[in-house]
Amino acid sequence: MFRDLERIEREFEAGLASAAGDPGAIEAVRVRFLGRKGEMQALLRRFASLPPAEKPAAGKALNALKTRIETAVAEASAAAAAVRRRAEIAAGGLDVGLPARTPWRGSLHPVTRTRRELERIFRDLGYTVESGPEVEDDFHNFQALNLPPNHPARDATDTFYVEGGLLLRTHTSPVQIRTMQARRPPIRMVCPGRVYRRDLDATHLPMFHQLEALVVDEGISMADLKGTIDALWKRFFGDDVRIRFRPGYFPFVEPGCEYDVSCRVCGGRGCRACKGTGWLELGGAGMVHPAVFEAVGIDAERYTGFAFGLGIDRIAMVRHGIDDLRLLMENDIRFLARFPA
Ligand code: FA5
Repeated sequence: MFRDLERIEREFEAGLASAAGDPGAIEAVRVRFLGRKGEMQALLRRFASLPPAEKPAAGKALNALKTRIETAVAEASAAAAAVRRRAEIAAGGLDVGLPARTPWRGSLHPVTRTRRELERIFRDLGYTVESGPEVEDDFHNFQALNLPPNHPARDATDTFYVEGGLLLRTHTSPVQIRTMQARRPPIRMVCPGRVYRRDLDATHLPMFHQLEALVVDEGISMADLKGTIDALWKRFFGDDVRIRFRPGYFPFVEPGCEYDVSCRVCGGRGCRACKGTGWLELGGAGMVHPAVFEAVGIDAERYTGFAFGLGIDRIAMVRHGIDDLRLLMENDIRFLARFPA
């Protein structure tokens, strides 16, 4: 084995020396020594059948020679290319007037753009932007939101649990709880972020983005909630958008509702995107339940509040006319390039 290694090394040195400056000849040397049917591969096959005691030393020598050959070939190719370039320039064969290739221009992901646009609208309305952990505890994700252990509404989110009783948050609502624990009213905040559920189809992702708004102060009513939702979507989609509220159940609000906007694809006449109804469901909303105030130590006799949530990916889908949410997560550059900044 060692004699063969020495022989190969000698032959390689000689071969490379005579190929110097010729890219084709250098490539032939590379194939002869490093190729699939080359000298080094043949040695590697023999290495497998060596007695175990000889393997460590032989393996080391084999690897050292392989690395040496690879480095020498790379250096010789680079040197040959440089010589060729110099010769081309000297011969005047280089067309410096040739237009350069246009580089790819990056752009923000549609979900990021939608999130930033929503954040900007809320900042203009005087809201703070808050964030919280994606790995949550049961108290913040469920219990403080009036979802005690064994509450049937927990089933609505098929949850990813992790060790130590923790879970990947199923909504951004725990950030409401953390904000109310840290600050006293008046509170006016939004919390955008990633959330996780065991979902996967054209309109459901296992990881998606929500944004939730919370306002707590004296005298806040359902009229404030409706006015805020109306203002938000008019700024986002334009003044012609119509909003409708339907009764809905979420344990952390009372009364609770869901809200829809008139379909942006067909203008409300009915199409595939709105399943013929003329309306697109955007999210849930309601007045903060007194049990939630109790969990965070806010006096429910003095303060009232509203909260609403939305799915950012779904909004991006509506905004850009995308019919399958999964496209937003596959990050295929051909798809993303359709949304230049
Ligand atoms: C909630 O998560 C409530 N926390 C929202 C809320 C906040 C209600 C405050 C009341 C007061 P829901 O499970 O409906 O609600 O999710 C909100 C939005 O997230 C949905 O309207 C939808 O747009 C989006 N969404 C839900 N599941 C998925 C999913 N798997 N993939 C993409 N978007 C989803």
